[in-house]
Amino acid sequence: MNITVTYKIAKRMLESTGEALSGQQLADEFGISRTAIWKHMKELEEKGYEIESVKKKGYRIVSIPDTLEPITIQIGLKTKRIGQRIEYVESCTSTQIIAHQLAQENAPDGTVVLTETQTAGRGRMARKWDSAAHKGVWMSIILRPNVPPQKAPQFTLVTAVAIVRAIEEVTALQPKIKWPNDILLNGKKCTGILTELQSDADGIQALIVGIGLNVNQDKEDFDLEVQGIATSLKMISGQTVNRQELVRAVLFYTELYTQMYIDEGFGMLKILWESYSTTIGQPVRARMTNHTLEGIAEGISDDGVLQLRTLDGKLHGIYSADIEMTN
Ligand code: BTX
Repeated sequence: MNITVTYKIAKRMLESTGEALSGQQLADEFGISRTAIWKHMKELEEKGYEIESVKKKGYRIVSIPDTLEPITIQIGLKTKRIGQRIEYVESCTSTQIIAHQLAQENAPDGTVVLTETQTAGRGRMARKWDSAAHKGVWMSIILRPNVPPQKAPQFTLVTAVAIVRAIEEVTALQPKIKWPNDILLNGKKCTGILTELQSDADGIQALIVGIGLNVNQDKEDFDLEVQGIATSLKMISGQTVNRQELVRAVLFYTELYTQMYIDEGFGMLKILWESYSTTIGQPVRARMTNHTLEGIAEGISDDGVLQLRTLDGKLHGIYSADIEMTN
C-alpha cells in the first residue's frame, strides 16, 4: 500500500468539505481501481480516520485522528512559508537534532519538524525537556531570515508573543511571558522556547526555533521532577485542546510576527511582548552562570536585553539568565 497515495486521497476528501466522493470518482482522479480506493479507505481507518461509506454517494471523512501528521496540520493552514514543508516522525530524540540536519541539507525557510514524543528533548544549556507522548506539541521551525546575527535573540521573544496569541485564540486562556523564553499559566510553565543558530562568515544560515508546548497532559504525565513547576493548557482550562488547531495557530502567528520583525524591526513587537510579560516592573533575581543580581526588571531594550535596576540605582543589561520573582 502506497501511504503517500493514501494521504493524497485523504487530503482530496478533506478538501471536499464534508461532501461524499464516490469510489469511481476517486478511482478516476487517482488513476487506480475502485478496489484499490477501498483498500486506501481501510488503511485510513487503521490510522484512526473515521470514514463514512454512504450508499450510492461514496466516502466521507467524519473525523481525523489526534496526530500531528502533515496532512492533519496542512488542511486549513493559513501560512505562505512556515509549514509548507512538514517533516513528521512518530518518535525521535529531539526535533532540534532533525531540524539542524535538515537545515544543513538546505531545507527551505519555514520547514517544520513535528513529533509525538522525544526521548532526548532539550532545553537551554542542555537541560532536559519532558515530552510526553501525544500530549504536547514538540516542534522545531527552520527560519532563514536575512538579518545580521545580532538580531537573532529577538526571535525567541517574537516567537513567545506568537505562541501567546495562538493560545489565546484557540483557548480562553491568558498566558504570560517570563523573560526570556517561558510561557506561564497561573505562574507555572506551559511552554519553553529554544532558539539555536547555524551561522558562518556570511551570517545566519538558519535559525532553529524549538517549541515545547504542554497541551493535554495531566499532572501525572509529567516527570516527577517537573510536576511542581510545569502545567498544561488542559490542566488550567479543564478541557482537552485540539493540538492540530493549536499548531496551525502557532505557525500562523510565528509567520506573521517574524515577518513583522524582519520588515519593521522590534518596536511594535516589543510593546506587545511587554504587555504579556510578568517580569516587567517586578522585583526579580537574575541568576547568571557566575553571579546573581537582584533588582527591578524595568523593561527590555530594542535588542531584547533585559534591563535590571539594582538597589544602588545602576542599570544592568542581562543577556542570558534564569529569572525568579522575589515579591
Ligand atoms: P529551559 O532551559 O528554559 O527549560 C528547561 C527546564 O524546564 C528544565 O530544566 C525543567 O526544569 C523544566 N521542564 C522540563 N520539561 C518541562 C515541561 N515539559 N514543561 C515545563 N517545564 C519543563 C526551555 O528550556 C526550552 C524547551 C524547548 C523544548 C523544545 S521541544 C521541541 C524542540 N526539541 C527539543 O529538543 N527542544 C525543543
